[in-house]
Amino acid sequence: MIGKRVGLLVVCVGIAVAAPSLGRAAVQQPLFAKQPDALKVSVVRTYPHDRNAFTQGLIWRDGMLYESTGLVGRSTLRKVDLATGAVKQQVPIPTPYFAEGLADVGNRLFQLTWQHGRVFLYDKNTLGRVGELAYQGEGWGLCHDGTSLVMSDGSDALTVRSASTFAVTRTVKVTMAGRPLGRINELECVGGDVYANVWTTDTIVRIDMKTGVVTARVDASGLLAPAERFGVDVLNGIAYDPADRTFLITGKLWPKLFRVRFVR
Ligand SMILES: [Ca+2]
Repeated sequence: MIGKRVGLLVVCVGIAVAAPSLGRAAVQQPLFAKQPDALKVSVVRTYPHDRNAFTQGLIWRDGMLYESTGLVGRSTLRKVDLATGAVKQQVPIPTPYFAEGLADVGNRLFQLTWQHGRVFLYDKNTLGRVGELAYQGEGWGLCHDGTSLVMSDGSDALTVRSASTFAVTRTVKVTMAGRPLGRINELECVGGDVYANVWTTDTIVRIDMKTGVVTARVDASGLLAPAERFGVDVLNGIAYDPADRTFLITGKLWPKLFRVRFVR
């Protein structure tokens, strides 16, 4: 065993010494081509979810579920009772806006408006509108890592933004197994990672925000029974509960919301 370790060390040192002559691409290839961990979902509990909610943003804070729903003329911001799925309070988002991602910064809620470049700000307690900020391009998912906001726009790029001005401070390109990963949708910030729904799929990925590398790929297929899939849209909506380190996930127009763990 000791011999093998020493041998491996010699090989590693040899690569490190030889690396400069191989060029940057040759050195980085093995790192970026690494496959993400393959995870699946283990359901802890199932809750009802409003079948009319075209879920675009989901967060769980202090015992309350906050949800942003989309579609023009049907968009809302709402507080939802997790156990019953009952809408406790709701704010309609007027035409022509199509509400998207949702995040909280202290006592404020930030809600994106897909192609309209506006972020609506609300008081988290009353859901009263308290302001507005702007962005360029499309707004899809949003989360707050405790310092900055992270926004997706449907591409492989995540923008890190000021929580006060919404200005871009950094752009992170997301890659999985060495290739760009696009269609990144709803987000959830957990520590230094961002968990993301990948639009039109049952896949959730864990992104290391230092590098943009997808370190885990979660197969979340099979949550709804075939009979429950009638009339529903895609998986979307991910929130984190730090109390027991579980995730709350649902989909657009899904009849159910699931508390899950991501497991091997
Ligand atoms: Ca979220």
